[in-house]
This record gives sequence, structure tokens and C-alpha cells, in this order.
Amino acid sequence: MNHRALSRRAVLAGLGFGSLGAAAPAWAAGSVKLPLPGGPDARDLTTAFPGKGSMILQRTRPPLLETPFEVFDQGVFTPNDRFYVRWHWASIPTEVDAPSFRLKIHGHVEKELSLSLDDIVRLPQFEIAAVNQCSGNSRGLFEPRVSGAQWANGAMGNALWTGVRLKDVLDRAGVKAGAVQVRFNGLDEPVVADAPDFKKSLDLDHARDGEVMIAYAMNGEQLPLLNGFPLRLVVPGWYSTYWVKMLSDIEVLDHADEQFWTKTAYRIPATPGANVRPGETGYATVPINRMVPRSLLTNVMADASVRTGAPLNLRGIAFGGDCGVRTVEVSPDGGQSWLAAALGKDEGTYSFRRFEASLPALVAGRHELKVRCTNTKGVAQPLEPTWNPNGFMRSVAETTPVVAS
Ligand SMILES: Nc1nc2c(c(=O)[nH]1)N[C@H]1C(S)=C(S)[C@@H](COP(=O)(O)O)O[C@H]1N2
Ligand SMILES: [Mo]
Repeated sequence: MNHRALSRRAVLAGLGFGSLGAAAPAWAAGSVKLPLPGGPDARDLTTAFPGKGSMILQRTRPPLLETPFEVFDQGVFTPNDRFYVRWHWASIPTEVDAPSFRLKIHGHVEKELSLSLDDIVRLPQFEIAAVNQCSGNSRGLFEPRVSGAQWANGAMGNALWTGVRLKDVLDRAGVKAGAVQVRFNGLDEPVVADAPDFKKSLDLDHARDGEVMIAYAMNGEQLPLLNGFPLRLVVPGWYSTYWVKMLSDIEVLDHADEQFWTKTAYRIPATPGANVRPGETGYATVPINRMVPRSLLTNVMADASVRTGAPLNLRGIAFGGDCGVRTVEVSPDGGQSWLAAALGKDEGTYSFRRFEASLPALVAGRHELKVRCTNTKGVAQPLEPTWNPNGFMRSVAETTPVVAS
């Protein structure tokens, strides 16, 4: 690890001692070390957050916690205590009183509702496995680098979500003719009064598709507070910016949502794969929406040493994005040749899916492994990285360099 040190000369120059006639004080003869070892890309672990085990600490207020990548090798469902965390504003409730909690449904409806958690669990139950992935997952891998949380691949997780269909709740309120969108708000608030509260909206047809749901359980347990206790929106196949946490307010709109987080933030280039050239301007943008396929090796990491003379067993996880996984292929030679991987149990369209493959023994030397998912719509991961200034929607077929000896 590089300990960054300020050189004595820099310290002296900064303080202007060079121009002083007097002798410099004794402390000026030493060096000053920054307390943070590892440089700008160091990733410290923390166990300090309630309901969370060991997590990569990106930021404390508001909390940004990344799932350490080895968790994804343990199974297709991400344990709640290792599930990543992301909030926009630091004013998140540190406590939610379940008995007095109410979910309000209002706006362009026949009848306003105020539902307790008891009311909600009595509605028909709905369950779905779905990947929750931040739009900026893997942003830290963008080249050229872009600003924003420097996530590696751990701003995603897969869970079995239990709750009720949003459609059932909207039907009970009775959506009026002329409704256009549905807006979702949670209990968190901006830290400064004139900053925009985090709210997201979906088109009415999407909100009523029978898959978008309000979850009260995650992998069979109540949601961790940091993942949105007591209720969160789940929008299968869509980036998790829409998955509003601590959901307390649903407003049916008779117009398109004009507020910041829906209209202005989270926009992507309206190009295939949201791909533009670094520095490019003048392109049209649209709100981020459906996810794209991805696949990641989980048992062999970059720069691993592997054996020659024996097949190399690979395994990992894939997901189709807004649909299921059709195939996963692995390449031992940087993408010149491909071998089909075997797919594990299908836990549902929007879930992680395990894959396994056995590569013929590698000869001694450096090799570039690649893995590529094609989804059931026929969309394959691109072989070249895509780029956009927000670092959204990384989807390239990832390369894992290894050394065989
Ligand atoms: N209320 C609320 N919900 C929110 C957010 C937020 O800031 N406030 N952030 C969204 C974003 S951008 C992401 S990536 C996911 C993260 O979900 P998680 O913390 O459960 O992993 O929550 C979404 N829902
Ligand atoms: Mo996000």
C-alpha cells in the first residue's frame, strides 16, 4: 500500500518558510503522512451499520455501503445483512414505528387510502425474485473515470421480495380516468429545505402491470431499515433508482411528473446501450429505465494464478436485465472462442442465475477470460465497454486476466 506523504519541501513551500530568514521550527524537518493508507481507490470495510455485516464503506452520511464481491459466490440470493445500501439524503429516519406507520394513496383517485401495515399484509400476497441494481453499479470501472460513487460490482443484489401488487392497492383507491403517472415518496428528507425530496414516478400502465409491487419482506424477513423498512417499491427489471424505500406516499398524477428526480436526474443518452463518446455533446436523453444483461465470474478474480494441466472450473452469476437469461458463454482467449456455460436453477425471470463451465487446461502464461450473457430477448452483452458521463448501465462482457503456471 502506498502511504502518501507530503514531502518536506512541499510543507516548507506551503508555509512560506523558504522566504523566512529565521530557522525553520524542528517539526518542519519531518514529513507529514496522510492517515488514509491505500490511495484514492482504497476500499475499507465496516461492520458499524445496523442490520449489516461486513460491508465496503463508500460513505457514512447518507450511507453508501457496497456488497463485498465474494458474497456473490455464495448463492444467487444476497443475504439481507450483506445487501448493498444507497440513499441520496442523510435525513433518513433511524427508527420507524410499525404500529403507527401509514401508507397514503392519494391524488387522482376515487378514494384516498391510509393503509396500516396490518391492512397491507391482509391484501393478496405476491412474491418475486428480482435483482436490485443501482444505475451506477460498477461506475468505478468506467474509463475515462467519471464522478459519482465509485462502486465496483457490488451495488447490486438479488432477493426474494414478498408483499402486495401495486395494482391491487391502486385498484382499491380507484384510479380516475385521465391519470398518467404514479409518484412514490419515502420517509427520507433532504438535509436542506430547498433541495428536492427524493421521489420517483412510473407511467400508470407500468405501475399497474401486476409485477411492480410493494414489498414488506426480503428473503423471508422484514426489510433492514437501511433497505427501506417497513415498505419499499420493487420494480422488477428496472434500475433500483425507481425502487423507493420507506415508501409512505403514493400519488396518482393526472400529468407527467415534473419534479427533479424523475424529470432531470437519472437521464441516459437515448443511444443503444446508453453509449456515447467521452466528451460528446448534443445527444438526446431519456430517463433511465430497463436493465441490460450482465454476467460476472465469482470464483476467479482478476490477476488470479491458475494451474496448467487441469481444466479450469469457472462459476458465476448472470441476469438478463429486463427478462431472463438465455445463454451464458465463457471465453478462454479474450473473446476469440466461446464455450456455453451450464445454467443453474431458474429462480424467475428477474433473478440472478448461476452458471458453471469447465475450460480446457490453459497453457502457461497470461490469458484473458471473458464471460457474456445473452438474454431471452436476444440482447447480448457488448464486447467493448459502453460509456456515458454518469457512469450508468455498465454492461460490457467483463474480462478477467489470469496467469497460468
Ligand atoms: N426513499 C428512498 N428510496 C430510494 C433511494 C433514496 O435515496 N431514498 N435511492 C434509490 C437508489 S438510487 C438505489 S440504488 C436504491 C438502493 O436500494 P438499497 O439501498 O436497498 O440497496 O434505492 C432507491 N430507493
Ligand atoms: Mo442508485
